[in-house]
This record gives sequence, structure tokens and C-alpha cells, in this order.
Amino acid sequence: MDGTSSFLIVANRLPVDRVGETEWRRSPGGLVTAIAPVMQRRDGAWLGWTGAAGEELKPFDNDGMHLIPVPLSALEVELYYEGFSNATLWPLYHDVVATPVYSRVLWDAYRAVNDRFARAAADAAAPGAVVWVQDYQLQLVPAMLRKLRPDLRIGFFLHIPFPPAELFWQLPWRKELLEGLLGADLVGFQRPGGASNFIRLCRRLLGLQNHRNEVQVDGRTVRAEAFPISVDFGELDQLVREPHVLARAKEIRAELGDPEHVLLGVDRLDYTKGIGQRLKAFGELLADGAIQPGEAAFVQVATPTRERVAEYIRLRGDIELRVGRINGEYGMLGRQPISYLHQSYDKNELAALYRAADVMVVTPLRDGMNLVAKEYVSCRYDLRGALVLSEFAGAADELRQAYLVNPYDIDGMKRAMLTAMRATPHELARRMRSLRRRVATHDVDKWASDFLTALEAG
Ligand code: ADQ
Repeated sequence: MDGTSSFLIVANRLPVDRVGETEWRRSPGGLVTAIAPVMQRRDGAWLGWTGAAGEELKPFDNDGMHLIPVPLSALEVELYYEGFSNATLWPLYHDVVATPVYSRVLWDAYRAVNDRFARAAADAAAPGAVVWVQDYQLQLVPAMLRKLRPDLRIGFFLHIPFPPAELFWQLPWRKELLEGLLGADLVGFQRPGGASNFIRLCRRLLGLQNHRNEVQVDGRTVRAEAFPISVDFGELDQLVREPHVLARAKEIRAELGDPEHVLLGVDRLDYTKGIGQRLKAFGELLADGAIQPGEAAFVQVATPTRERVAEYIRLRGDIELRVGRINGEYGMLGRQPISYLHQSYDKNELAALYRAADVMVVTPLRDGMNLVAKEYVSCRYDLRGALVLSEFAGAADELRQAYLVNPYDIDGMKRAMLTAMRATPHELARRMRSLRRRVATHDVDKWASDFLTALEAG
């Protein structure tokens, strides 16, 4: 490599985690799962932070990918990442389900870090390169990069929801953020609603002219469009058929005491995921006697995340209290109705869990897409298993044959869980067949190639 690349991904995090002193391993999580295969095929470079504060590393290669680290100091991690990204933008963009923090100190850090990413991208991109900027941590990068390198083709994709104007309006730096995004040629969203929120804001806040989903700015055309992200259907479909995964799925059920129904939740431990509401609904089913202890087991996997942000510390306490209460009340010696696992798992174990679960409960209060729902569907070639899915997840636009629920409606969730548990094999197969058709024909390759084709077509 001559030091520059004709295809560049710019994201907050590099797609690897450190194992030991010098080794790296591809990291789990929505964004990485989605883009890594595309990167490898295109022989591009990925620019991002290593995840360790204060670390300055030279570019290196791993797992077929050229990686360019961007350093962040401990203070920047606190102000830009934990602060503006995760305490301001994250709650604001998720319907203010937690109160966003508005602070000029956080904003200054966000701008400074975005500027560093833009400069690093400008250095790494070959003439006329395609640069694809990812997510809410880097919304100023498109405009900053265009200023430095007008020759580039710049795309931006937002993985989380883009809020309605009424909420976005709260942001003291609303104009700057919109102008940042408008540096891109193509701005991608998970849902059509995100794209139209964006266009509407460009009109109302910046007074720009638009024609349908295109805005004119400084003599350029910026397009806003939905590209629903997905999963590697083929890989999961194959993995879950492996004898060791099937054996593990059986073992999981046995370890749970071979209950009639296994319900499953798999989420980052985030307040947007509706974990508390879901467990409350399950607890009430036990309290009402609608299900008997021992008849159903709920496995909740809650991956540790953002553990230094105040709201997340509070959430962990709340969830653990709720789990403890339900288990205390309805458990028996050696048998708990809820198995709560505050841990991360590898893909074999996750596939076995998906296969072992009769009812997958995905009930976020707001979610850009939700890959877990699509992973579950990909794993059920047996056409068994029911998906209970929040209407507020982007995935609900596509997965219409799920048992759709309003996660704020506890009675509605109880009904949906019961209906899913009692559904006949015929009904389950009918729904699952349709869900699988959708994910199989709209997988992650399609997502990435649709976006890149649209970006390159100009
Ligand atoms: P997330 O909020 O992280 O992603 P999600 O889409 O569900 O949410 O992706 C989570 C990923 O992490 C899945 O691939 C899942 O398998 C994995 N995961 C979860 N728990 C795990 C565990 N215990 N061990 C190992 N892996 C685990 C953000 C947005 C979403 C959007 C994605 C992609 O919030 O709405 O779908 O980006 O755009």
C-alpha cells in the first residue's frame, strides 16, 4: 500500500479489540459485524480509535484489513465519547428516553475530535477516493473533510434513529450538526422517516431548497435515503446447523431444567433497549399465574456497555434489582425464572442461544434497526421460534410477521409473549418463513452494496 487508499471507512472505533499485549481480534457489535466483510473484499482502509485512551499507534494490518488508529486522550474519551456522543446525542436521538446533557465543554471536545478524524481521513484518502463515514460520533466529519478534500466522494450512514425536528430543535448546536452532515454526497438512514426528518430540518433550520429527498447546498446535491442495515444471513444460517451448535442448544435447555418455553433477550445493557419493561411483563405473567414457575425460563443476556456513564450505572442497578426480586419471589432451589448474564458471548454461543429460544423478545423503546431480531430469524431454519418485536425498532418496518408490540404497554407485551408461547407449529412456521425470506433477500451485503452503489452513482 502506498499510504493512501481509494476506499476508506471512518468510524469512532476500529473493528478490532486487543487480546493480550500485541494481538487483535475482530470485535463484536452491530457496526463491525456489518461492515468488516465489505472491507475485506474491497481491500480498503479503516480509520478509528483503538479503544485505549492515550495510545498512539502506527497503522497496521489485521484480519485482512488495513487499520489506521486515531488517538484519543483520556479527557477526550470522557468529553467527546462518554459525554457528547453518549450523554447528549444518544438520548436525544432515541426520543429523549433519558435526559440529554447539553454542555459547551462536551461540544468543544466533539468538534475537536471530529476535526482530528477529518484530517486523518484527508491524509489517508487517495485522489477521488470513496470515504464512508459512520455514525453519530462523527457527524461533523463530512463537512470538515470536504473542506480539506473537495475531490472525494463522501458518504455518511447514521446507525441510530434521526429524531423528528421537534426533538432535534433542542440541540444548541443544531445548525452546526446539520451542516456537518451536509458535507456528504449521500446521507444514509435506517428508516425512511429518518431521511424525511433530515430533509425537513434542512428546509426549516437552514432554509435550503429540496426536491423530494435531495437538497441543494453550495451548488451541490446532497441525497438523503434509507438503507436498512442487516446481518450476514448465510453465515448464521450455516453456523446454526453445525452439530456443535445444535448440541450446545440442547445443553442450554437442559441446564435451564428443560422448561416448556425458553424466552430470550440479547442486548447491550442500554436504557433504550427496554429490558426493564420486558422483565416486568414476564414477572407479571408469573404473578398472575398465567405461567407457572418451572414452565418458562427467561434468559436475559445483557452485554456490559458504557459502564462509566451515569445513566448506565443507574440502569444496571435497576435491572439487577428487578431480576433479584422476581427470582426471589418465584424461584426454587437451583431454579430461577430469569437467568441474567451480564457478559459478552462469542457467535457460537449466541447462535446456540437463538436456536434454544422458543420466544425471542426484542422490545427496545427506540432502536435504529436492531440486528438481534434479524440474527434470530437467520438462525431459525427449523421454522420454529417466535419473534416478539417492538414497533419502535427499525426492524419492525421489514419484519411485519413478528409479534409486534408497544414496549410501553405492559399488558400488550404480556399478551404478545403468551400468544407467542402458545402458537401452533403451523402458525410459527408461517410467520418464520416470511421473516426469513425478508432477511435472506435483504442481508448485510445488500445493505452495503446498495449504499455504495448509490454513493458512487452520484
Ligand atoms: P446496537 O445498539 O449495539 O447497534 P444491535 O443492532 O442489536 O444494537 O447490535 C448488537 C450486536 O451485538 C448484535 O450483532 C449482537 O449479536 C451483538 N451482541 C449483543 N449482545 C451480545 C453479547 N452478550 N455477546 C456478544 N455479542 C452480543 C447500533 C444501533 C442499532 C443498529 C446497529 C447497526 O443501536 O439500532 O441495528 O447499530 O446499525
